[in-house]
Amino acid sequence: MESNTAVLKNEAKEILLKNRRDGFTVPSEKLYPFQWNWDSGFAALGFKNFNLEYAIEEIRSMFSGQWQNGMIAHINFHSENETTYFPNFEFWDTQVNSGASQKPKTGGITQPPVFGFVLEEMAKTHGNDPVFKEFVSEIFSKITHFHRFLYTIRDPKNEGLAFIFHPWESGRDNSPLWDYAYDGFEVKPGDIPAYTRKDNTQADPSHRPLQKDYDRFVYLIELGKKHQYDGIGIFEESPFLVQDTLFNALLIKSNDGLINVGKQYGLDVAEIEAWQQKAKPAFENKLWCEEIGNYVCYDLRHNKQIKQWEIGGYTSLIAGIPSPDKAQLLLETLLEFKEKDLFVCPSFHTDNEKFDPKRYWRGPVWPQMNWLIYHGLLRYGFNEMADVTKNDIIALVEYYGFYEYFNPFKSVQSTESKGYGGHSFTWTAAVILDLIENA
Ligand code: 2M8
Repeated sequence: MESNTAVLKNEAKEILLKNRRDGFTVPSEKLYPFQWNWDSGFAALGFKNFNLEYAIEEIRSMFSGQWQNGMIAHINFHSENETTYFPNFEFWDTQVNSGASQKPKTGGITQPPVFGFVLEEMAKTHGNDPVFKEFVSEIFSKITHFHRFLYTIRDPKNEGLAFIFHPWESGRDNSPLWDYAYDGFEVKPGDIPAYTRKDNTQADPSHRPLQKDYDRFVYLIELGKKHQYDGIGIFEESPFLVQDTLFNALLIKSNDGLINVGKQYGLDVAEIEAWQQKAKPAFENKLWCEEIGNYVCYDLRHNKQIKQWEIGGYTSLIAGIPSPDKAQLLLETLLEFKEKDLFVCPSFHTDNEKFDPKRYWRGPVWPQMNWLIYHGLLRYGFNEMADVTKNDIIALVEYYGFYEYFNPFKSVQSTESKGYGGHSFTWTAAVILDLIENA
C-alpha cells in the first residue's frame, strides 16, 4: 500500500498537470481560469520538483505579458474566450497605456513579486543544468526590470518601499486591513460602471468578499484606467495607497534571490544591491510596530501605520529582516495559536472582532502562506515551529483535500468535510509537493 505522503505527492502532481494549459497553469479551473502572477511563481516551484521544462515555461509565459514599463500584471488573459471570470481583459482596457502587453492581454495592476526567489529555489536543484543556465540569461534582466518598475513608479519618493493601490495587488485581497486603509471610503451610486460579479457563482458567496468591497475594487480599476495604470495621478489620488508588508518582504526576498543567482552566473547585480541597501532599513524603520509586536502595513494616504496583527508581517522572516529578538516576538503569537488548538497560521488574529474563519483572507489558513512562514522560521532556527507550520498544512490538505484555503479551528473537523474556495488548487498542490519533496 502507498504511504499517505506518496498519495499526496501523486495527487499534487496530477493537479498541477491537470491545471496546466498551453505553457501556463490556471490557479483553479473555473474560479480562476487564467494565469495569475504570484500563483504562477508557486506553480513553477511545484513543477521544478519533477519537470524543469514546465517550471521554465510557466515563468516564461508569465513574462510574455510584461509591460514596457517593467510591470508584470496580476493576470495574463491567455484565453480571450473564457467567460467565468470578472473583470476580464475588456473591462481592464489596458490599451490606455501604450506600453501595455498586446498579447497576452493583461490586467492593469500587479501582485507580490515572487520570481526572484523562485528562480533561486530552482537554482538549488538545477543550478548546473545547462537548460537552467540558459533560462537565467533570458529571464534575469526581465525580473530585474519588474523590480525597477516597483522601485520607481511605485516608489515616487524613493523610500525603498513600493506602494500598492489596489487590495488585489497585496495578494490578500479581502483582508480586514484594507477596511482600515479605506478609512470609510465608500463608492457612491454613479461612481462606477455597471458590472456583474462571477466569483459568487463559482464559490460559496458567504466565503467571498461583500458587494461593497467589489464596488471599491471596481472603483480602483477605473482610477487606474484614468491614469494609464502607471501615472503619478494614482499616487496623488487613490483612496487606497499602502506600503504592504508581504509585498515588500517578498520584493526584498526576491532581490536576494536575484543577487545570489546573478553572482552564481557572473551577472551584474549592483543595481539590485543598491535597492536592497535602501529597502531593508526602510522596511525595518517604517513597518515595525512595537505595540503589535510585528511588522504592519503603512497607510500612505492617511500617513499612519495600520496597527493590526496580520499574517503579512510573518513574511519578514523569510526576507531575513527582523533581529533575533523581534523574530522571537513573532514566534510567540504562533505558539499561542498552537496552544489554543488552532492550525497555524490564521491570516488574521483570532481575537480581533473582524476575524472570520471562513471568509476569504479574513482568517482562514492559506497553503502558500504556510510555505513562506515555514521557510522564514527555518531561517531563524525555529525548527520546531517550522515543523508545526509544515505539518499543519499537510494535515489540512490530507483531511479536507487540495482546497484554496482552510478553517483554522481544529474543532470544526467533526462537522465540516471540505475546505473553502476553489478545489484542486494549483498553489496548494505546488507547495504540498515542494514541502514533501524537500523535507
Ligand atoms: C485571489 O484574487 C483574485 C483577484 O486577483 C480574485 O479574488 O478574483 C487572491 O487570493 C490572490 O492572491 C490570488 O492570486 C488569486 C488567484 O489564486 O485569487
